[in-house]
Amino acid sequence: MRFDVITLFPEMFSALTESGVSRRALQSELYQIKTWNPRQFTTDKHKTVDDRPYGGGPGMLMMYQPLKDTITAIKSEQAVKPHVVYLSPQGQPLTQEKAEQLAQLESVTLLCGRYEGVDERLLISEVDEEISIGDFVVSGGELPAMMLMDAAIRLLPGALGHNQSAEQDSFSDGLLDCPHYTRPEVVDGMAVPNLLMEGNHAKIDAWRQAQKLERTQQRRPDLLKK
Ligand code: 4F9
Repeated sequence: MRFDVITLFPEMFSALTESGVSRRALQSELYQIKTWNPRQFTTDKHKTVDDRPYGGGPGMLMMYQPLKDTITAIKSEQAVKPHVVYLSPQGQPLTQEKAEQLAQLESVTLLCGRYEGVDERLLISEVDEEISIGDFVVSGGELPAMMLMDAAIRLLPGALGHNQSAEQDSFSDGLLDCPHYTRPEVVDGMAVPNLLMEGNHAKIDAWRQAQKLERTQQRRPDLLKK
């Protein structure tokens, strides 16, 4: 899998490439990442990437031309047509199912907005899909893009050890996860549920499934309706 990331802050992506599962997956060549700074595709001496909105109002927008030229350069590097995603609160929600779909793709280009957003004409002509990570605003698309990438990367075959297989995750069955316990057996007066100590794995599986259902009913009844 190949990720091309369009960002004014390429250094932020070291969070993904320098730690954890996503670092190991990169070292194992399960994916490639290339960042592209639209500032390098500007033509004026001030390297301008933003401009004021027509109709007035606060803030600035990312201009069409540097982004268009960046995407053209990304496309010119590869035979396959990249799937272009724009991260924004106006997008469809990121779900585990969406992460699974994206993890099947060969080439994903992520457009990270800054300022108040991107000229609508760039979204119409170049973006295949707009995705939101939740109903809140952050300072740019970079953290949302890294969340999407991390969710997809950990699903790539070989990214997780079989000790932490993705089938056991919350949401892989549409339910929240059950409680987990490790040593010691009692901590600050709190004991581990007895049946987990008894070694009856049919009973343990049934208990975990019941806990998942109960917690989903209590905390996220909306998930059960789906
Ligand atoms: C993107 C928020 C995706 C939620 C991008 C400001 C964003 C966002 N999901 N907020 N820029």
